[in-house]
Amino acid sequence: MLESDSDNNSPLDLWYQERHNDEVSFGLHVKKVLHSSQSPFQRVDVFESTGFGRVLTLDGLMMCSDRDEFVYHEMISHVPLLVHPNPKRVLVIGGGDGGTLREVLRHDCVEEAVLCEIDGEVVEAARQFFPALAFGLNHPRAKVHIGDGVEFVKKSAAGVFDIVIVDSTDPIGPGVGLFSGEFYREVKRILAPGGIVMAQCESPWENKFDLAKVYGNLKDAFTSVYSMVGSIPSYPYGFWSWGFASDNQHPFHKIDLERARAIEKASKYYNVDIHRGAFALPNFLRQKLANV
Ligand code: AAT
Repeated sequence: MLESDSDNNSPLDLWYQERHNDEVSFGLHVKKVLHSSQSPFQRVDVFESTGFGRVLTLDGLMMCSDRDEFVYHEMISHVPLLVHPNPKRVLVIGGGDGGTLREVLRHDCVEEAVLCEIDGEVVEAARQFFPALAFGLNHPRAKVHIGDGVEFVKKSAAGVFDIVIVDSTDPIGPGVGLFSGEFYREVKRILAPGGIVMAQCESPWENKFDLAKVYGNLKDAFTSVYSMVGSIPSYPYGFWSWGFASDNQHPFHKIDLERARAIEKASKYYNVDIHRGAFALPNFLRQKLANV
């Protein structure tokens, strides 16, 4: 949402506000609106903010900003890739900005990273306005497919991916299906033995989303499910969670330290201590997930 806080509509007074619910919001001062369009799926906006650099929003909700995108993209990628002993084929669902692909493809062992994004306009906006993210989309080992992730997973052969990363929007609009138990069971089917799914799971502070239900859906499909947390200032409440699920992998007992040291050297957020610590949960979150 873009709104002016003065009567003269001076661009200097333009603010973006994400209303998380009827009570809480996050705001950024807008320097310049760069792009606004309505795709078949959602409204796509790109603007230059004074505090967080370039920002991509979908239906008014923050997807990534120049300043802090690295936290989300490094954690959703490096944690599963450094736990799996030899990840060769990776599927990213959503993530049309390219940031997750960029991080996945820093791992030389990955032979192919497939991206399935529902909205071609997100990919185009990334190519035009976010070259540092789109780097991943243009990588020679990346394959970009435009389509619904739910359908893509249903049509994929069994056991073909080592890692599936669900880099999805919030569980509204086209993203709803990516949080269901049926979808997670299909994801499990396309994973090879030892495979891992890492899924974007919203802010533990937001009561609007039933976190226990989403983690419960993961738990119906996989024997071991862990919640990982991290700090992302531009996302609701600045505190985010992801679900790490598999049938036989612990999220940090067997990190491939040789590969991890190389990755952490060139990372802005990820390091081995952060990897281990990200699974230490505050009590209010433990309580939310106590019956999962
Ligand atoms: N990399 C961080 C950015 C995102 S955007 C998530 C992407 O998921 C969007 O581009 C959206 O178009 C895509 N998407 C939504 N539903 C589907 C679907 N069914 N199949 C494929 N792609 C889909 C993540 C933001 C995290 C949450 C921020 N609050």
